[in-house]
Amino acid sequence: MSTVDERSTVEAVSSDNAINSMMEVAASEEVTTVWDRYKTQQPQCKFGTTGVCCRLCHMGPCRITPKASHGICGADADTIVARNLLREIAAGASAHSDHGRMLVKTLKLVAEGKGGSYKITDVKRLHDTAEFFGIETEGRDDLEIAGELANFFMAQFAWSAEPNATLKLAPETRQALWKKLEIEPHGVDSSVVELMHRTHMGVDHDYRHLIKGGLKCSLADGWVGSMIATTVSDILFGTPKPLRSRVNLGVLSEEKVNIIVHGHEPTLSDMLAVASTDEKLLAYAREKGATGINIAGICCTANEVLMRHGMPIAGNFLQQELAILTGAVEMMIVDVQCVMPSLPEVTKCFHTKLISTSEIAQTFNAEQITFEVEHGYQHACDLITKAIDNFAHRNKERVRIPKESMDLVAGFSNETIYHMLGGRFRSTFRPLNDAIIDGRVRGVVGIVGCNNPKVKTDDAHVRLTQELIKNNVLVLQTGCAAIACAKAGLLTPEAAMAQAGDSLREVCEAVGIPPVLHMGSCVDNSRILMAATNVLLEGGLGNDLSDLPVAGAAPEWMSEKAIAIGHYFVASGVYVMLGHPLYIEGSENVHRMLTEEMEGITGGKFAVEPDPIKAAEMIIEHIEKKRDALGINQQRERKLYDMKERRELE
Ligand code: NFS
Ligand code: SF4
Repeated sequence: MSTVDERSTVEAVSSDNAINSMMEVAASEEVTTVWDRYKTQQPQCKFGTTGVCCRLCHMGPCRITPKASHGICGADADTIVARNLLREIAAGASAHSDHGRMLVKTLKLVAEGKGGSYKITDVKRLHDTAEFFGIETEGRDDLEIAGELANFFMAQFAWSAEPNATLKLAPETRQALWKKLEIEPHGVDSSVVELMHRTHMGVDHDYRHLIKGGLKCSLADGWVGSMIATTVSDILFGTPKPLRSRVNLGVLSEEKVNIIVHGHEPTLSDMLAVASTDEKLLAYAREKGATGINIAGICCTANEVLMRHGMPIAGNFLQQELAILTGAVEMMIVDVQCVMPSLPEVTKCFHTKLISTSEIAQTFNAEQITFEVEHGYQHACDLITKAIDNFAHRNKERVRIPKESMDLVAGFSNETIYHMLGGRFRSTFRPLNDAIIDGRVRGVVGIVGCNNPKVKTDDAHVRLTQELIKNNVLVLQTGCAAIACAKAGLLTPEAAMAQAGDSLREVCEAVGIPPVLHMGSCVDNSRILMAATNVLLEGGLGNDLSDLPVAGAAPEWMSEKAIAIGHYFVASGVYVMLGHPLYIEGSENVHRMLTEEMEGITGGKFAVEPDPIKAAEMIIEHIEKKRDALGINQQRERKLYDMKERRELE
């Protein structure tokens, strides 16, 4: 543990002052945070960061060095690096997809009448989805349709002779390419198992073949598991619509009972959001001296309850420890993913109760209350009651809530964007396509992913976003990236409009969308895939996703999920900018394949650039290259030339 003195000299770890000020509180409380532990891990192992450490069998572990070019079994750097990468993709795809499966289970229980207080909230989304997949809806009961859809989705996890049905949501040209490349997944679970098998000692050794296998599994993540997670969440909890809320640690209240929901699955948190308005519970809170119940989120759970209930967000990934350090949190409820095992160390210094709720995730020194769908509402009420009871234990003298909080607008599903662009008469993406074609909007970029203490927190997200909108690029966001930009005010339409380039601003004003659109949690990157698909299908911008002037970026990523996401975007033909490299630098061949050759295979590729301004330049260069190839830049130049000619004639 570093001393207070050491820490008081550290430079700002974030561009967000709420974080920096809480770092001082951490120092004075002598609580270790992720940034302290990051320091004690320096220097980080080169074999690990370059991907050349293999421990896939017990002849090893082996590592590639100038002296040892091969592992004991004979695997070279290319094989080792590629195998390690594939296992990361498998883990990332598993996380998103298991989350998706949890939702399908809930849908199934609802259909069987065993779903407790859960219900079908968006009937239209249920019907549209069922119809798309050929499930009969005419004259049928909603629950019957839901039951068949749940079974249909559940079947997408196991192996089947047919490629996954949800791939049909992609443009036909893409589907054909995946077929040609033999990277169509035939089931989510089977794709993950296949990667584990292929990377077992002594199986698949050709790095090119391995990487293609990785793309296949990543498609099972993006176009299957995540797509199902988003769709079923919309059906159960409602398809998001634009709404206002607030973000950052300043949303925590001095007077109310603060409950933080942290993790990923929206099931329990959605019920908590509902229960927090229960009159009986509110009365109980008042009885205990609080003025109300404040549910705020951290990480992607935050995005889920924000998008559907307008619940405030306390912060993103690297703020989870800091939220507890405010001394104002009665309870933190966690489920799966991105939950730091350090949390009990922090909660034990305060009155905060840490509750772990997932059957598959337990934290030592946290109270385990395993959540069951059937009793969702009761669970939520019990948890809130417990939190209210804990309010009395808050030590007012130790409460230090940073003042920072910011307005935001979120809730941009494709369904909503369609509606907003199309106005009252016909839902359509046409106005956006026209704006891209005539150059007022240069392109569209999805900025997604985590925070990472390797990077000045939030800074790369914010600066990359600012630079892109300044250059008339529309930005779509999810996850911790969206929270970072929200904290910086970029999700308030007014502030973003002021920072956007002239032509982007005009378009946004005309159609009534802000220049930075918050599309949800990390599984909702599936919404970004569908937004790109919708733009392509609207017409005038080529025949395939890889023709579009679009890109993806994860400037501060850290998790295996982000790796899976990056790969499914690349497999979908998208240029993906990372803020720091994958663990592949130990193999020139793997590096070259992912950052150069891939463009000739899927039409997408990875690029790496830590400086957000340079990254923006590279992204814009890519967008302009695509625009040139589409011929839409010439069109514009010719028009300008014509005007000049006309003037000369006059
Ligand atoms: Ni996605 Fe990263 Fe976690 Fe969400 Fe945040 S850290 S990969 S954005 S909360 S999953
Ligand atoms: Fe070493 Fe090969 Fe075993 Fe890896 S699989 S640990 S390289 S012997």
